[in-house]
Order: sequence, then C-alpha cells, then structure tokens
Amino acid sequence: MRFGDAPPTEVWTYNGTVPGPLIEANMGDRLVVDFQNDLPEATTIHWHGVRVPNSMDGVPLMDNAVPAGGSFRYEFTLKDSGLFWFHPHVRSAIQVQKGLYGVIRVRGLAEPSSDLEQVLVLDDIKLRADGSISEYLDDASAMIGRQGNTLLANGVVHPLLRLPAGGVTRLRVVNTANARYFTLGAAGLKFLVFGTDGSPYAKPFEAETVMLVPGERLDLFVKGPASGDVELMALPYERGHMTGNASPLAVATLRFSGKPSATELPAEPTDIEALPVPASPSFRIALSEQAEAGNIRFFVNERQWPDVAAWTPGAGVSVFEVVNESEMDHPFHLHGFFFQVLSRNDVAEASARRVWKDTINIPAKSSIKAVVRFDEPGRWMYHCHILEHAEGGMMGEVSIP
Ligand SMILES: [Cu+2]
Repeated sequence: MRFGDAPPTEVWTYNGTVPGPLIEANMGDRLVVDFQNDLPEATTIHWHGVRVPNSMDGVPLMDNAVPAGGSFRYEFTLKDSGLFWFHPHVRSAIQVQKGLYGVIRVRGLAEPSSDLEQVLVLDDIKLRADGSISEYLDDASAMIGRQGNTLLANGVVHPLLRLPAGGVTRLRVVNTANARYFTLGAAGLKFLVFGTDGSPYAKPFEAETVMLVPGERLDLFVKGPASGDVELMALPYERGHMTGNASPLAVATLRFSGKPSATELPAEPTDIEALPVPASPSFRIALSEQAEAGNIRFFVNERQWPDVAAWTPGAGVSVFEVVNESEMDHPFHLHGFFFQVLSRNDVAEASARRVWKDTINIPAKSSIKAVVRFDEPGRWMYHCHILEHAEGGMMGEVSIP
C-alpha cells in the first residue's frame, strides 16, 4: 500500500483494503461474516457499537480468539441503525494500526435526506522513513498512546472529496486511530451535529468544530458554499501531557461544485427514550495512571486488567460513574450496550442532548454519570479506547447473568 509520498507500506487488511470493506445493511438484517485468519498470529473481530450476542463480541475474555490459519463465522442480527466499525481485540494497538478496521453502515426505516452521504474514516499511522509502520512504543507513546505522523481519511493521505455545492452532505465520521483525538474544523463551514454512536441526538445542534475521540462516531450534516475548496482540518486539542502543543493538520480537501439543491438540513427532533434512573447507588469506575522509572501503567479502580474485579450489576437498568483521576483525557468505551449520559461533573446533561453512546471522552480530572440497560447476558468489556492504555491495563469487565 502507498500512503502519500511514503515508500510502500506493508499493511494487514480485511479483504485487501484499508479501511476494510464498507458493510452496508438494513436494520433487522442478519449479518453473516465468514472470517478466515491468514495473519501470522491470533486475532478476533470486535463489532464496535453493534449490539451482538456475547459470543460474537470478539473479545479474548471469551477465549475464542481465531488462531493463525483458523476461521470463525460471526453471525448476528443488526438491532440498530447507525454507523459502526469493526477491528481486532487482540494486540489491538498493533493490529488496528496495521490496517485492520472497517465500517458497517446500517440504515433505519426513516433516514434524514441529503444530496450525498460521505463516510469518512479517520486514522493516523506512524510511518518510518522506509515506509514501514512503527510498532515501537517509546515512553511518550506509552503515556499518550501512539500518535501517528501520517493522517489518513478513508485510507488516503489528504484526499479530495467532491461535495454538492449549495447542497446537503451527510458526513458519517468515525475515528479509528489508536490514540489521536480528531477535532475537526473547516473555515466558513458549520456542522449540524445530528447524531453520534448509537442514535440521533434528541435535537440536532450547530457547531463550528467537533471532536471525535478514538472509537467514536459522528453523524454530521453540512451545507456547502456555492463553489470552491475548503480544507477540513484536524485542530490541536490538549488531552494532557502537552498533546495540544501541535499545529493544525489538513485531513481532506472538500471541493464543492454542481447546482444548488433544495434539500434542507434536518431540523426535526428525535424522540429518544429516557432510561429510568434507578435509586440504587451507582457503580464507580475510577481511571488512573502511574509512571515510575519508565514503567507506565494504567488502572481501573487501582488495578490493572485482568486483575480488575468484575462489575456484577444484574440485568436491568444501572447507573455508573466514570471518574478520571489522571492527568489526561481517556475515551471510555462500553461493549454490548449503549448508555445515556446523566451528568458531567454533576452538571445535568440537557435533555436536548439525550443520545445513545458507546464511547465518550472523560476529560482529565472529571467525571460522568450515565445510565445503561443491561439486557444481554455475558461478560462484557469496558475500557479506554486509547489502545495502548487498554493494553496497559485500563480495562474492566461487566458480567450480566
Ligand atoms: Cu486512556
């Protein structure tokens, strides 16, 4: 594979491309994936954000990693519409960076109209001068996660995307990077933030910049200018340990051309069921980090995975709190279920922002409270989606009978 002007890069792929194939489906479809592992090592496919039976979740907890040369049939019904993605959950910091990721777009019965729907898969990789992907984890990368030196959009360095002038483009964005937070902005363009991981927001809202943490998705609408090019930029963001000390980077050129259209931006609110909040006390998930003599470790409730005590809430609705005690932000991801944010730093979330999430940023020294309905038995993971942090210990289990 060639990334920009770099010498050829050896990648690992799903079906020969980076990103892997876009899986298109309708809500209620049964997805069957016959997976053959031709890698030299074991792997799994985890279906990020898809509500699957536990045995299909592709986590090593289930002891069902697919060995080198082995095969596995993943099969499940797509219960929700939205944009989801898939990637390994074994040595994920290496396997995902090498190119193993792809997107599933599941259509619902009623989708908002647009003149063009553009999927945008964001990634960054760390290339050496010889074009190879660096797997070396220096102390800085161990601390903040491996940030790449090469930004990719749909597997391409700085692509040109043609969008309808004066028309409405639906941009469905996913951040598949190991560690990079993507804060997107484009001079003169406003984003209408329609939805995120698991649903539309109760009410769409406007934003000049939007952020996606690793694993997170956004469903954005933009109305372009009559013509011309606009640079979509990744803007610096301070997520701790001087990560904000960076220059803006160009992600893609958006080229607007063609006739204006009469398509309107979606404005209608969406009825998002509010989960009832039980009176039982919330489960506390504390995230912390420790750097001692070059040994950088990450903790959930002061223990490192797999030494973290399982959360055993029982089936039904539960409240949990994620408290980030560390010096940097962590993107929290829960497998198998969507949750609703109730408050951030004890400030209640506005009802207009009600939405189903599976991945959310927890800024340094802050907390969120969220409610979730556990309605699928099994052993489910939760973890920081900075893959080096997850593998450095910041991972836990919720066990549902
Ligand atoms: Cu983290």
